[in-house]
Amino acid sequence: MQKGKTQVDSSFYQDLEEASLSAFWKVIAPLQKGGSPRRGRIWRWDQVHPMLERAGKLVGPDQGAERRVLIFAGAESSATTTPTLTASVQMVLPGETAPSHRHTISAIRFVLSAKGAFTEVEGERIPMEPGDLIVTPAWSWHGHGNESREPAVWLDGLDAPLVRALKVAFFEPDSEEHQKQEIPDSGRHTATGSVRALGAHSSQAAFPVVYPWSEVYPELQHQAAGAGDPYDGVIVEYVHPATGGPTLPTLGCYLQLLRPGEKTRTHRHTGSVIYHVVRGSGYSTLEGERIDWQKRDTFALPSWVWHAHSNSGSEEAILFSFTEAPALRTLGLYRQEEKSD
Ligand code: GTQ
Repeated sequence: MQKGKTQVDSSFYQDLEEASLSAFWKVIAPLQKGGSPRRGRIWRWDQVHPMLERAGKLVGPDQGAERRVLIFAGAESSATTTPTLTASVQMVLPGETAPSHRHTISAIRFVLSAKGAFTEVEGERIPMEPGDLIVTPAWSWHGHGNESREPAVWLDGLDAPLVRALKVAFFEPDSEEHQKQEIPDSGRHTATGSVRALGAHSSQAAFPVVYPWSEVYPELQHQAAGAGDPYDGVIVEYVHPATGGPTLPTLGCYLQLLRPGEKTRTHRHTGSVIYHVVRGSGYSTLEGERIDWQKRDTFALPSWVWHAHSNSGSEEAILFSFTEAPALRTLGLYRQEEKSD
């Protein structure tokens, strides 16, 4: 064989195809160039909220829709926000219930507005308060209800695209059989972020956890007296109470605060991030593109995109975020790089 460019007869490729084989040198180059999307996206609350209200008049969770959920649709598909994460908003109106089910997809819920609404996880009613984070790990039963006079609205975060890509997505609706099953003990099945019943959940770390805003926010403010992180400002991680590790094996959740005028340095890392603006206003620069945001907007940062955040307002800016980075760390695929500017 001669050195230099490969000269291959076209009948070779036809015969390869018939043998269900493919030539590495033909298929791999586009994949190496491809990579992940480079542009950030933002969903503004002044556009999202009216659509949610309209959905409220058209479909209901107890009319066959299962959940009244609007997905923040990313560039790749209408069912995913980034290639690995799904973020969406859910609304449960007074008197409604969203039926219980379970799936191997894990979910986190960050409550936007609720007064007297609840989510029921593993048979336990968890009241929802604005700013609470409620975690339903893979395969835990969960349904929702609202016995108040006000709509309950929250942000859902799921590892759905990741779980589907791994071909391990399973789903089970509630059944009479499950309803009849006795819950094994009379204790709580849900832990708060800081304490749990002694001896509970000893066999598995994947139990539902609640992180009340009333506990997390004071801690964030406490941290704000310190220097903060150059790339993230003042930031706290929602740690799993049993492991001290990430919120879930696949999802890490964070709450961060940018002080008025604070501007972070630029870095990039593997793992996409969904940000939700809890309070304040500012902008983020994603791969050089400025995205302005304000309260209740949600924006997505693709994996390996340069980014920095700024608080351009006169009050504190607070961002809630979640990422699949814990899964990448486990797999040895987490990597970050700082920009020298
Ligand atoms: O509340 O159980 O956003 O099953 C997507 C799928 C929420 C939920 C979503 C779900 C749920």
